[in-house]
Amino acid sequence: MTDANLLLQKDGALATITFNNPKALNALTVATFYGMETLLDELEQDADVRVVILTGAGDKAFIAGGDICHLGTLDADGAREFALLAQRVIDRIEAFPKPVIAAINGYALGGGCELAMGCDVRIAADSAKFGQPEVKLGIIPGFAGTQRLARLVGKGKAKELVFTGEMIGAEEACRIGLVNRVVARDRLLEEARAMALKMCDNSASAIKFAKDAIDNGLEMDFAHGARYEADLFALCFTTADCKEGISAFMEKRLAKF
Ligand code: DAK
Repeated sequence: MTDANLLLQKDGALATITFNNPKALNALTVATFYGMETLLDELEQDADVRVVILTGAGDKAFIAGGDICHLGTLDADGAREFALLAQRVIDRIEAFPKPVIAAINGYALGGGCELAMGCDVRIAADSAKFGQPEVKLGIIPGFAGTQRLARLVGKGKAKELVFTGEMIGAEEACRIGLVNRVVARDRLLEEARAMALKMCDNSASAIKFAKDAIDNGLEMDFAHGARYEADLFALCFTTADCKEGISAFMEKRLAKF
């Protein structure tokens, strides 16, 4: 199932997915999540694509949350089903074997903030705003936001954001570690692409293993995480990229990955 509200643009090694329903501030529907799964399947298979950028259409929003219009129709079973679908897709983004950069062009609220937190790197426009306003609707974050937010910014700050439901600006989001960097709105995509291209210069297999080590190792205790890292480090030595990278250094030339 695809969704008309998702746009895919490929430009060499970079693929950009745009959430494109600006009239509803790019709110996420069931169809959007299924559409994302279809696009991620395609981009995972496409060997030319090395980095994925996610952004929102229009000037106001990255994603202003899950589609609130659907909320009123839900019973508890439907709510759990939707939350599990959203979690599955955001987990897929997090475990995607290529880097995923969120270029946050405006509101990243509720499910929008949760989706951004599943990305590897978050670059925010200076006009972006972040928040988990679910308690204002009588619900809690359901797309694993309570888990990712606390891991990213710490338990106390996560509780403050979730319990007050208040928005914070991009600079504060950066200060607390919710976003990596803040840039001028009109330079957002340029900066995201520039970072993506730096990643493209490096070994895709090494980045895939590094992502795996950081994400999965962080869920283990230190000793097991370090052991897991050693296993992935060993796997690097089975790759052509490792041979090329080391040969290039010895031959005083740039590696071609
Ligand atoms: N869902 C649906 N429509 C939304 C929306 C959303 N999350 N956010 C904004 N819109 C729509 C508005 O209703 C409005 O539509 P029209 O009235 O023009 O038809 C249009 O986008 C423009 O919004 P505003 O007129 O409100 O624009 P403002 O600049 O005045 O305000 C705002 C911007 C971001 C402060 C405001 O729109 C706002 O507070 N939005 C809601 C933020 C929020 O609470 N997000 C959701 C958190 S809860 C599920 C479905 C959904 C969810 C979970 C499960 N199932 C189906 C199971 C939701 C989870 C969440 O994310």
